[in-house]
Amino acid sequence: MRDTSKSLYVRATQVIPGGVNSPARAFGAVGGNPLFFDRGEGSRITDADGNSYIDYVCSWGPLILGHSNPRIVEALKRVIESGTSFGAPTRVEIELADLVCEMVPSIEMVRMVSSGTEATMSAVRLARGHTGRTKVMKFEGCWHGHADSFLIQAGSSALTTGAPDSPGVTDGTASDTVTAPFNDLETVEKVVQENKDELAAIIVEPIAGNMGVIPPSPGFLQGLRQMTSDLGIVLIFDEVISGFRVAPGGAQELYGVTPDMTTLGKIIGGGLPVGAFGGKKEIMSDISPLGKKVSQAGTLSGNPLAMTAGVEMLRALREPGVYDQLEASAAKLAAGWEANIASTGLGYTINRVGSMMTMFCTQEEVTNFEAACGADQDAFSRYFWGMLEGGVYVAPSVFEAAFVSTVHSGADIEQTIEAHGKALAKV
Ligand code: KE4
Repeated sequence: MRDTSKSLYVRATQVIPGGVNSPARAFGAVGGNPLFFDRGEGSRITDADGNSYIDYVCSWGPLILGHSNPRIVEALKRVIESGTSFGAPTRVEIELADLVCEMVPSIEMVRMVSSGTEATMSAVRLARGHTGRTKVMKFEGCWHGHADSFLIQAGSSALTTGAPDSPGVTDGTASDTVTAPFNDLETVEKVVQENKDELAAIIVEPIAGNMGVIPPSPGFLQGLRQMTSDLGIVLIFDEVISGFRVAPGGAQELYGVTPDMTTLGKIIGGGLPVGAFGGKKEIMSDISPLGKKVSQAGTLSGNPLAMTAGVEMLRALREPGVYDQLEASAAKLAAGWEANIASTGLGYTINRVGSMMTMFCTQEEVTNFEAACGADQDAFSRYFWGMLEGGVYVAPSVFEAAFVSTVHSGADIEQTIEAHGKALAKV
C-alpha cells in the first residue's frame, strides 16, 4: 500500500519524538499532522500523497534560488565523488569565507559551523570570552536557535509549542540572559544601564523573522549601535534569516548599521547544513586556537559539500538583478494579498521586508512580540489549511515568514493570490 503523510507520520512517531526532527514542522499551531515531502523542484514541493504545492517555507529560508537549483546540484555532483568530509581544511572553505567577507564587509574573519544555533551560540561565547563579561541581551520573540542562553522568551517553535522559556534551562543560565521588547529603545536603555558592567553582548535579529516578520522601527538599530559602542558591548546581528535574503550584504547593508559580529546560516549553505559567525578581526582573534582560545569546534564545520553549495549560492546572488527580481515578485504578492484583505474587510496586517513577509490575523500594527501574540491564531490556522487547499504551502505557524524565491513565477504569484483570497473567505 502506498505511503501517505499520515502513514509515514504514524511510523515516524514510533521512533522520532513527535514524528519530527524539529518542532517547527509539527503543525502544533495549525492542528493535524505534518506533511511528509518527497521532492522539491523550483518553486514547488510534492508530498507523500502526491500533492504538489507552491512552497513559501523554502526550508525556512535557505532556498532563495528554489528547490534543486540546477547550478547547485551540478556543483555537488562534481565534488561528491571526491569525498564528503575530511575533518581537515579544504580549499573550498576559503572560497566561501572570501565570498562572505566580500559581500558582508563588516565580517573581516569568519568561522564556519553546521547550523545557525552553533553560529549564535559560538558568537555569544566569543563575545563573553573577549570582553570578560557574563550577560547577554536578547529580544522578546526573537529566536537564535536552541542554545540554552537563547531559550528565554524565545520565538519560532518555542512560541508555537508554548514553551518560550524552555524546561531544562537552569536558573543560572537564565540569569545571564536579559531581555527587552523589540523596537523599544527606551526599555533597552534602562535594562542596559542596569547591567552595563556585565553585558558582553546584545544579539538581535535586525529584521525579526521568528515572531512573524517585524522590521526594525526607524532608529532602533542605530540606537543599539550607539549604546553598544559607548559601553564596549559586542553588537551581534543574527542574520541567519536576513543574511543574503534582503540584500547581498543583509540587513546591515539595507539599514546601514554595522555590527561587531554577524551570525549566518540557511542561505550560505544552499540547502545543506551550515552556519557561520564572523566579524571584527580583533574579536575573531580570540577564538580557539588563537588569542584567548575561546573554545569552539565541529566535526563537519566547513564540510566541502555544504561549502560547495554555499559558494554556488553566493556567486548566483552576486549576479546583477537578483534582488530587483525578488523585490518585484514579493511586492506583487503582497499587493495581491493586501487587495484580498481589503475586499474581505478583515483589516489584517502584512509586514514585509524584501522577499520575507508575514500576514498577521490582526488589525493592529505589529511592531513587537506582544502585538504578534495578539493575532488571532485560530483564524491563522483556518487560513493555513485554506491555502493548502489552494495548492500553496506557507509556514504552519504565524510566528514565521513566507519567503519568495527567484523561481516563483508570475503564474505562481497569481495562483497564490487567488488561493489567498479563497482562504481568507473561509477564515
Ligand atoms: P538553525 O540551528 O535552525 O540552523 O538556526 C537557528 C536560527 C538562528 N537564528 C535565526 C534568526 C533563525 O531563524 C534560526 C532558525 N530558524 C528557524 C525558523 N524560523 C528554523 C526552523 C526550525 O527550527 O526547524
